[in-house]
Amino acid sequence: MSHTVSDALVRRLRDDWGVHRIYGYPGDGINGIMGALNRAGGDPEFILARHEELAAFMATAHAKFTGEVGVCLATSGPGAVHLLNGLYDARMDHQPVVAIVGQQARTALGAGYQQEIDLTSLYKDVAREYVQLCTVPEQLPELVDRAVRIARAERTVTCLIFPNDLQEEEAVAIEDYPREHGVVYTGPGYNEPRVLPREDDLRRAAAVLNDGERVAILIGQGARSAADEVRQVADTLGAGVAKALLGKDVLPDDLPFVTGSIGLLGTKPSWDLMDDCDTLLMVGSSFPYSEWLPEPGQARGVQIDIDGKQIGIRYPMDVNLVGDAKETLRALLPLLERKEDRSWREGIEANVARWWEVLEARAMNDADPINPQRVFWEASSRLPDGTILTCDSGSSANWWARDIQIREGMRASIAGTLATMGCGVPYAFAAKMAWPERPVVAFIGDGAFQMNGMNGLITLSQYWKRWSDPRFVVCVLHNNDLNQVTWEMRAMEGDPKYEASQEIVDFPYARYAELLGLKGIRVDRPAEVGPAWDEAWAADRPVLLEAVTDPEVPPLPPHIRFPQAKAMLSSLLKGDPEARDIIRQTFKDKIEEFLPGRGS
Ligand SMILES: Cc1ncc(C[n+]2csc(CCOP(=O)(O)OP(=O)(O)O)c2C)c(N)n1
Ligand SMILES: [Mg+2]
Repeated sequence: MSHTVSDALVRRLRDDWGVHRIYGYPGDGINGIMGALNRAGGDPEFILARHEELAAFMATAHAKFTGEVGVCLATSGPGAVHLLNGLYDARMDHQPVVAIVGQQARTALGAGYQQEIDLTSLYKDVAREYVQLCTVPEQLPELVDRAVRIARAERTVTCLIFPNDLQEEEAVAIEDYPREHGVVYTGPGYNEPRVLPREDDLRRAAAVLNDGERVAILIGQGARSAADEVRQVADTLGAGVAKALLGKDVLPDDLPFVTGSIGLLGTKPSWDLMDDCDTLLMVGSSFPYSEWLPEPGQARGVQIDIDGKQIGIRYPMDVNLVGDAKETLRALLPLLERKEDRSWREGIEANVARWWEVLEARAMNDADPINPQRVFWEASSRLPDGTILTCDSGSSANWWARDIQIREGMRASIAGTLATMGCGVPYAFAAKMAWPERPVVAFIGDGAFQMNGMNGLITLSQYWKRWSDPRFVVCVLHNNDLNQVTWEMRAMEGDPKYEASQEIVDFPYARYAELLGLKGIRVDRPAEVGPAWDEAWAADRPVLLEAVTDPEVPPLPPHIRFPQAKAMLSSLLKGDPEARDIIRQTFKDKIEEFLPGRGS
């Protein structure tokens, strides 16, 4: 049999770049590539997502949870368009993902042919580091090598576009290339470099950190490989550590000096840490919200980031270190002096201990019918060791960020920067495909579930029997509301709930899962929540745990600013249909900060 450009593509991805799984959806724009995947006999395996957007989220999650490059594949025109949202998620969270898309035949390009979209222009933003149309077989190896290498080196999205007629053409072996002008040779391979700042910059950074009396550390996903070093630095400096959303799994929450998440979804100890510190050390994070960082001028700052483009962009730092988090902190440690006065650290630890009591008390407050915080609180203590957690965009992200206590060995991720709805289920699915022996749980709102979580579950119903361990839970918060935005409209715009845009149709989520051959559990009483989690983790198949939750429990920010309080009041005065319940639930949760256990 002939060896086509598509065969060469598949082999180069597999044999030279270690790609063993591709998420995608077929179409006549990629029939040639599908044929080659078929001939490859399951390596790489093709996973059929039920929407190209899901495939792109899956490729993103594959990159996030394995550290490998994620690959997704879609047909020309509509398929390529559908990939985009998931690819922006990868791009914005700095994940290496290669998108392979089909195109109309070279003979038709420029003719306004059916499904002909100018894909190079369309992808010029999301894949701006590398997007290429392959026009002759000789380009193939160079294009594949560069697409994967640039995705890895730049931690970003790249894209290759293959016209469908080219896919079927005979490949040309590099050995047969004429060595002449205009012909290029290529070789695969990429090794992560060791990136270290210069010695004098390290000394300047150490001087800033040694001078500080109240040091705050903020970590993001870039600190993942440096968890031990962050601990040691925090110990030496007597510092507290707050975590940006993507850094949630970098340090466990049972460490007494870890203040948990930061920002609107964050904790009060993180707010206090930033509000009172005189020195800020930021490691591997581009947390964007200035109002949750120290006031400019309040703190001296040191930032560490592997990417020079990400340095100094969030806070006026005194020293910016471009370097690998682990290597840089290792080099910094011997230069740091242990702070003998531990009072700042002790204050942080006392604050953290008390905060967990506040969260527990808030979770146990009654609501109608179930307090969503309780769903997360009860889940947290029951997470099996090594669980991988995902979450969708919505009110669930608040409780996920705040109430779930990450333990050593767990992983967690979410669409941190794009904050798109729809990532929760495909992320969880791809996590399980990569780590079938590990328990996986996704938290998702009913709106996001109706948007594309349901399609993700159909995808899962096709594959779950392959998993060596069935433990997989999708927890749907059934509140019949696009609740996060309902609250945002109240607290930011001062508008009452707009029922036409916010209410969503009631749907039997657990029964839907049963239709797919999965297990469905529905709870609508607070006392059932804990036992439901036990039942879900003991099941012999993936579970959809539907919790009927109260949309009037406010996702209270850790610190309420005057404009937000004023806007809230205005939304109530303008006749919010839920005004009474809102006031009752807000009061209960606020009370817990001062008198834990008294809210109800
Ligand atoms: C693709 C996309 N569309 C819209 C939004 C805006 N948005 C953020 S959260 C949210 C509501 C989510 O509702 P649901 O999934 O039911 O979760 P809930 O907040 O009710 O828990 C919306 C509309 C978004 N982030 N992403
Ligand atoms: Mg909802």
